[in-house]
Amino acid sequence: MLLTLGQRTLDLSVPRIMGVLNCTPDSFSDGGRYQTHDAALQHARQMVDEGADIIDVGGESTRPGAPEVELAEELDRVIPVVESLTRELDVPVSVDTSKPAVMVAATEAGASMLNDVTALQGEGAIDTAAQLHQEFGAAICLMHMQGTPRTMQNDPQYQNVVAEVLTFLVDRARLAEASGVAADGLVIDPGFGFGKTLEHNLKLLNGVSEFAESGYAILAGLSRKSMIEKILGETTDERLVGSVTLALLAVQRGANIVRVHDVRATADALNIVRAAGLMGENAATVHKTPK
Ligand code: HH2
Repeated sequence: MLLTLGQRTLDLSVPRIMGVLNCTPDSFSDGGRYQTHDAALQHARQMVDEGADIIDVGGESTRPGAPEVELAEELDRVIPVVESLTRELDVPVSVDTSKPAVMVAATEAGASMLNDVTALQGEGAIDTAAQLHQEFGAAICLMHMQGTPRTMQNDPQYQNVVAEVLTFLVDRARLAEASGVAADGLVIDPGFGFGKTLEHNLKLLNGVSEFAESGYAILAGLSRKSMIEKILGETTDERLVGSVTLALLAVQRGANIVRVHDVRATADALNIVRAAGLMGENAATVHKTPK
């Protein structure tokens, strides 16, 4: 399976790593660390050296209870970083946003993937994304969330979480295709932690193989999420082992891209699984893990 992002193509027969670059003061695990331009660039370079295949730049936290960020503020946080990264790095840059105006500015600045945690349900979002796909070849990640970041963890309810989330995502993907987006530019994501209890998240993790059967590329974002703390009782800084374990389990169940904060640890773990032949015969390409 291939994913087309602008001029680039990613071969998804090997699992790919999306490195998280939060240019925010308040992201749940790394808020404030990469707010200056230099700190952001340096961290992105490091993640690429460690094996990141995509860098995902975000200017608005979506943690439970997070306040909304004004458009001008989000543009200020994200666009200069996207410009520098696309000039400097040899990997595609994604923008984590739900705002059509940020999608446009980021794509014009060189981003080649639009990662929307609201699956393009906002006003004008699907038309804007489809237009950017046609003009620049921008890939699109559609993520499931029940509710909004402000309210999503209050009392999430599902009859059958895997079936409902999958149906929603396939419907959104078909709508995107009907708007002119090619299937090889689409990625779907169950949205771990977005309006889900621990039980919902674990059912979704076990159900990743059902998502993979949809034929769309699958992204899984489990890194440092509170489900780890709910199982292990650890604090945010101690979620590395849990994050890497969850990434591996998602990949073994068919996730094509894992969105992670700890790139080297994830790449090392994926390489071990690959070397052991436990990822399938197609997963033979070596990830970079320079020491
Ligand atoms: N998770 C977060 C943000 N964006 N995008 C996708 N596609 N999938 C995810 O699981 C996902 C996402 C939350 O993580 P993070 O960016 O580290 O935190 P914050 O939203 O607080 O900035």
